[in-house]
Amino acid sequence: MDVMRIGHISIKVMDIDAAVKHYTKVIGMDVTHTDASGNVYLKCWDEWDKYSVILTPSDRAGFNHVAYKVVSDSALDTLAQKIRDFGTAVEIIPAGTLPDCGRMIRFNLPSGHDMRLYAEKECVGTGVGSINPDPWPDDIHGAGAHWLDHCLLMCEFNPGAGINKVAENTRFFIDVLNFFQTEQITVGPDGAFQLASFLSCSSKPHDIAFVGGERAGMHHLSFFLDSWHCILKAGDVMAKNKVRIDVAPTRHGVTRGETIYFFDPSGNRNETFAGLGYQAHRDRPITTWTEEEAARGIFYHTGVLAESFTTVYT
Ligand code: M3P
Ligand code: FE
Repeated sequence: MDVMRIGHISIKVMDIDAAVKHYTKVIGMDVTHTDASGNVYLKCWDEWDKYSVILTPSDRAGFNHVAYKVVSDSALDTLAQKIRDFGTAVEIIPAGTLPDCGRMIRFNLPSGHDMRLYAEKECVGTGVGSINPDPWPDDIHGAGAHWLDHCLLMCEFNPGAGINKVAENTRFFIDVLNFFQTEQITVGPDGAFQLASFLSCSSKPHDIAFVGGERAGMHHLSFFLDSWHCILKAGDVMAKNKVRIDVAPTRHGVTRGETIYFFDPSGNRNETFAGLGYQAHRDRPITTWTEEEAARGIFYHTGVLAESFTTVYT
């Protein structure tokens, strides 16, 4: 149980000013740091560590890396050994390479994604502090997202050619990082192929998810909101700011989450996600969505999946 939660995600954006405006004014984050290379670091009001999103100026959109926070510095050594034993190379990145962040271990997932683990990041406190806190801060803005909740990474999936990086990542997360699987979508004869996988390291229905596609990439980063009403209000904020909405407010069958999918100005997909759905326990049976009901697993009300949902990603 060494890995606690998603710590931050680093993504590429094309117009840094437009991106900062989106993640502050629409999502409701605050800028906490800007470095000499022009990277911008942001946090949500209900997070206590200094940043959870890093925006890096680039000529395209997309994923740089995702970092999860572990319980202690010594856990990094234990995990580095387990990752090496799995046959994956591990690089040690010294403290301070990312601002106000302790040393990180870096490795590639079976899907190729750059993942990091770290134990320390400057604690700057939440927007309401830790002493007799109010339930929410006065300067809440935009959708007022509480925290970066999870990310969903697209993984190469070509079972005809014997390639399923969703299944390989799932094994890695269970066997090496000690996550447990909550839900899956299976396809093919007798559901032989895992097309999607939802994994937890906490009591949330998922802390990371993988879906199969043509190539590796990032499907979305997701921000937590309290309730269905907050999702509706987030939709209002998006409309006010002319945000491109991908999927209007609805419910997932998978995780029971309430959701909106939309794009940042560079085309990175975001999600606002509410409802903890259920408490995830390590001894739960894995929920399986079959090929016939997969679309209902993703969008429970309509049971209809726009093709662009699984083909458009950064
Ligand atoms: C979620 C979630 C897909 C399923 C997505 C589910 C892309 O994003 O937060 O539960 O198949
Ligand atoms: Fe999601």
